[in-house]
Amino acid sequence: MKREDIDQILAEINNLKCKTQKEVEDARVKFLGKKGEVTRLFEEFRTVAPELKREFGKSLNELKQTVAARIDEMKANVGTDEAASGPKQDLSMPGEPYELGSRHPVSIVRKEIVDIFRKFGYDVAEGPEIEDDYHVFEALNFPPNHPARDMQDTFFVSTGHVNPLLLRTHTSSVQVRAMEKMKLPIRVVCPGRVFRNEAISARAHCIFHQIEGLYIDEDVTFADLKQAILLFAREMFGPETEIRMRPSFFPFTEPSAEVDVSCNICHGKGCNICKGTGWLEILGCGMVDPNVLEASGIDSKKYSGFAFGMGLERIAMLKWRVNDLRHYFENDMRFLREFSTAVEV
Ligand code: 2U9
Repeated sequence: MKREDIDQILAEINNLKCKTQKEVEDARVKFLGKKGEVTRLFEEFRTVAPELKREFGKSLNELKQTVAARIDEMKANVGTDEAASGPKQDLSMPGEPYELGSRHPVSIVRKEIVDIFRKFGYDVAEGPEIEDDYHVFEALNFPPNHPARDMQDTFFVSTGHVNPLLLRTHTSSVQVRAMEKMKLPIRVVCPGRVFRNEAISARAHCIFHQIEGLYIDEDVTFADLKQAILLFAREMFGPETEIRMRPSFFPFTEPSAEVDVSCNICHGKGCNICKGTGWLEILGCGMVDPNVLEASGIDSKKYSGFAFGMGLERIAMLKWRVNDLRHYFENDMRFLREFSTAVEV
């Protein structure tokens, strides 16, 4: 071993400029690896004359420390191989586009119906989903033993007192609140989520959406109700649409009716959507029962009114011929994407 061997390695390591981590690692192997140059000098040290061992030993140790420090320094400061060889991605490419959401079919139908009634001069009102017995049943002329007031049909939040809290079973409670606080005449539609203790199936769900309407003024008659529903049906289902009314019963309206629209798929000829009848049921309605007006402090001798209600899922099912209610609640993207191009009016 010669003094020059040490000096040469020192010069080499001091002049070394690595550009990548791979080059740093190669240098480490070249100098400090098992067969590296510094390691080789340590092996040769055995053959050094005893009187030179002290001096060479010190120099060799210093060399090893210098080389190791230089390698560590480069390891810390040199960029990644990828950075040195340039980015693998083309940064001038346009970014990944955001996937745009779309409206839920129930929201599309709600907006369509709300917009029609706004055009007719109705206000829109909303109210709490957790309601009290008074606003859901009592004020709406439900007798104390009516089955809807039963735990079988209604989700109670609190029980055991005169006015328990419950999840509203219809949005009629919003109209009761409107009657309590709005000035007459009242024209209001109330869209919202309602809850009923039903077993879930293709035709029933424990949560669904309704929109209900209420018009109260002097001299409101059943003829006004019929005309309002006919105009709505023609706006919603097309100008050729006909309606028919069948007698029905609700605690809060008298007389009451269920309304069918002519099937705009087969135009009365009979198809599987209208089950061969030529008619599709869309809503229920009636003249507000005088008891309901009086309960909210409205003079039923001076004022009269009509009300109607419909299920939004049902209307959406008819519009898009969806045959299973559960699709509306599962948020399956394949179903929801079908409505991404649905036009909003
Ligand atoms: C007040 C007075 C009267 C709202 C009405 C209906 C008839 C009706 C159903 C249709 C299908 C509910 O979603 S559904 O299950 N609704 O048939 N609703 S009259 O009558 C009112 C509401 C509020 C103060």
